Amino acid sequence: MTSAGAGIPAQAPSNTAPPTALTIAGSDSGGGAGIQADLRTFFACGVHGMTAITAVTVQNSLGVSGFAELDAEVVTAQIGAVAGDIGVAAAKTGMLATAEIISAVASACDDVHIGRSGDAPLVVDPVAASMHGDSLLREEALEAVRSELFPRATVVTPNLDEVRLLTGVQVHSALQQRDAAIALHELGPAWVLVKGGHMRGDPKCVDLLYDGTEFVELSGPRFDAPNTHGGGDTLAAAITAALARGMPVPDAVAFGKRFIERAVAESYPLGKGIGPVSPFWRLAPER
Ligand code: PXL
Repeated sequence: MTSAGAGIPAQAPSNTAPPTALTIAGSDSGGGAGIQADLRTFFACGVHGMTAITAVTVQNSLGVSGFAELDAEVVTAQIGAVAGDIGVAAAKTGMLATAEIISAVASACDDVHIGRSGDAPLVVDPVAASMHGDSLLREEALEAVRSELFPRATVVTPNLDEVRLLTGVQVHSALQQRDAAIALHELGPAWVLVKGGHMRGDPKCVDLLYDGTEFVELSGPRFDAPNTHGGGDTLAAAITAALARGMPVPDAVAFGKRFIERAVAESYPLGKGIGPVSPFWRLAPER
């Protein structure tokens, strides 16, 4: 194998389809989070990415200044179109914006066998707000996340703000992180990943994985990085890509954790606000 320009090793042509993954999420015009983060992560993980767009945000590094959601039927139709022809090995949800879209996504996933009771695993990242605190989910939609989305999820990946909104549990300690995992698991997902990134006092970043039986602590370094836009999306997308490649959930989550650590370590400044995490390291491994 010879090396092509820009330090990227040339790949022998294979003409074989890579595994496929679907993201059901919102567009970030700034390119750091949402659909854009998911697609570039899928690409970096060697997975063919497909999209069901739920909403279009008007956004840059300084924040979200507005969004328009799509009709729920358009979201359903996108899921049906790709599942019916191309096939979905794994899927994830991000920004879903409204209760109506959540209900439509839940039924569409059932129809095409995505989720706990189907053939393709479903990662639910219960996106509620941007890093700047801009709301990305109407408040009345939280109940639909709990009752319609979580029972269908293979893995849910809330941060601590989302944990508080969904369960009322405030997490400041490892013990409370376990209480939160139990409360979330009671809502029906097969696995819960309670991310510890927002527990700022902790010198480590410990994420807790729970399947209703066993707690697994995934400990990693805490980076003091100013540019972490799209971090949650990138982690959930890397887990989804690993599931699409056939990894069992604990291995896929461990892969996602390693992926996001490198992506945070190589995050870059952009605009006048918060820059994005970067999945590019995986495309140029010799760096
Ligand atoms: O990172 C959460 C997120 C997800 N989806 C969209 C976003 C954001 C954060 O800003 O804009 C579209």
